[in-house]
Amino acid sequence: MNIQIEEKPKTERAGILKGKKGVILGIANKWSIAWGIANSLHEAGAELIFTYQERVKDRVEKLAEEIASGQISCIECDVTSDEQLEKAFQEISKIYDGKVDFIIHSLAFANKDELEGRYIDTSRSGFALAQDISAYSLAAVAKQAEPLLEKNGGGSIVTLTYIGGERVVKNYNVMGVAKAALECSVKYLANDLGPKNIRVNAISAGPIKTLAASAISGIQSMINEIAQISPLRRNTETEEVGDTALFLVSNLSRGITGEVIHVDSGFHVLAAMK
Ligand code: 0WE
Repeated sequence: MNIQIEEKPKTERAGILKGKKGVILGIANKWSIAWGIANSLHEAGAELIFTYQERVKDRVEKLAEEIASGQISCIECDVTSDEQLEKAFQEISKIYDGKVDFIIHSLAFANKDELEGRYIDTSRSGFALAQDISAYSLAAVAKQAEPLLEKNGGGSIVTLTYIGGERVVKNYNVMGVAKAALECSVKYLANDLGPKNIRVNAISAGPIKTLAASAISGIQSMINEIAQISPLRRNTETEEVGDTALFLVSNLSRGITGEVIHVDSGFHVLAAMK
């Protein structure tokens, strides 16, 4: 008798990233998109290093233990500091013997009081802060990672964006302008690094109730509406984003660079309704 057993996603991912080494920036807690990505890439057999912001050190070290006890190094890296970025990548280079296959950039920040009301009220310093952490940091990280990816014979850089960088989403404001800069940076970086076989892409995820997002008033009703009207009639899960990151890091996506892939239940095809 031939019993058909449905393959679990875990076995689906097995071995795709075997022998690949990468760095994930932006894990803060178990709701982080970066944590969902870490789980997909780990299941696919990748070796991982996590970087963290000082205030979440203990939590990130605990998560690293949870996913692969004793196998994941955690390194402090505040992306607003050139000195910390340089130090972190020196350490990464030592651990990985000068070679890296991929970088996952999954971080953003804007002042909470500028994620409500009118965009026109954005302060000069709030604009600069959002751009620095949410957009410039990708270029700064790419610059540090370039020699390690090059020595490897190429690699893949993946960042996270949101449709608020393409169109007006109520309250997204200064973050939308930062995501527009980030998505355009993906294109310029793809052109700079393409000759070295380094690819640069973004995933535009639908809203997910991360800890950062739960600080936004009205986020839950937004999430509920998407489950009602998106083509797939459901919300985006971190696992779906993780598996797209897995594809973008793997050799399966070798012909793709400078691209933004929407992982949003198809929401981006809709025109305004209601
Ligand atoms: O990119 C994001 C979240 C970015 C974010 C969130 C916060 C909240 C807490 C950046 N900085 C902060 N700063 C804080 O102090 N998303 C795509 C999630 C998100 O954020 C929104 C959204 C969605 C969706 C803000 C307004 C409207 C919709």
